[in-house]
Amino acid sequence: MTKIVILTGAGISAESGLGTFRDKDGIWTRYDLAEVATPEGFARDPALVHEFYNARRRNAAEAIPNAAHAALARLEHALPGEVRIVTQNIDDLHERAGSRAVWHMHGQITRARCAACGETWTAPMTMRADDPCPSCAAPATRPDIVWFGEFPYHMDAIWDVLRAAELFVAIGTSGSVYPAAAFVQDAARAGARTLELNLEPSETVGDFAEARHGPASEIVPAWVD
Ligand code: BJW
Repeated sequence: MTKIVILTGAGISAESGLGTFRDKDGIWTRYDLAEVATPEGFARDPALVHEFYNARRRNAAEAIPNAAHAALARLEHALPGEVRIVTQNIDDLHERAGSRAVWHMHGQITRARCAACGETWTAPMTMRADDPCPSCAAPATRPDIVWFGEFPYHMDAIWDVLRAAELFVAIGTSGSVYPAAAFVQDAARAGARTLELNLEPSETVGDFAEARHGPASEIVPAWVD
């Protein structure tokens, strides 16, 4: 049974070379999120959105997991069945480090989805909006990503594990995007201990019982080991 729920955000992949969103030089300083991370933006300019995610798919494929991803995989193997990672990240660095109990609440860069019928499939490295769906043939291919205004994946299962958790840990997330930003309150209300591991205090640091600050590649292995 899951006892430890770990929420990860862009900060855990920063030292693997993948950009965060809201830091200095973050992705949202270079792109308008309304244009590339909303269904309305995709409807206006699908080619721009595909260009954005095609570039990020290439970056994610070239990145390698860092010491923080590896430490979480060790934790899962040391405590079989007790650890659940809920990641906001669309990269697959947790899986490539060896973690198996991972839910991607904001989708996966390696997956494509048909906007017409909902079918999902392994994304080619370069996608276009008029690529036909392998199931219904509609030319309505989009990245399998949860954009602003869309409902994140696995929410019922996530709320279940938050209610049952003994420990909730948030790693490398600014605490500025909901519903993930409220998980600490959900877990604390249900009686879990709460710990923030982040480069600097997040927007929700005050909701955590304990916090440790520094680069994920240092503070996550130090916490796990
Ligand atoms: C390091 C480090 C190192 C750096 N070591 N640390 C008003 C109030 C409340 C909610 C809303 C509202 N208006 C709209 C909403 C809802 C909206 C929302 O939250 N908006 C906010 C802007 C206010 N949310 C949604 O629309 C979500 N859906 C939804 O709410 O559905 C309805 C619903 C209601 C109730 C229950 C359930 C559902 C969907 C959100 C989709 C988010 N999508 C994105 C883009 C797609 C994925 C992608 O392209 O990659 O997801 S936005 C972007 O932000 C991305 C991330 O997953 C997400 C979170 O960012 P994250 O990971 O925290 O990154 P940063 O950059 O913010 O922070 C990095 C942190 O790491 C920093 O703190 C650094 O210090 C740290 N760091 N280097 C350790 N080396």
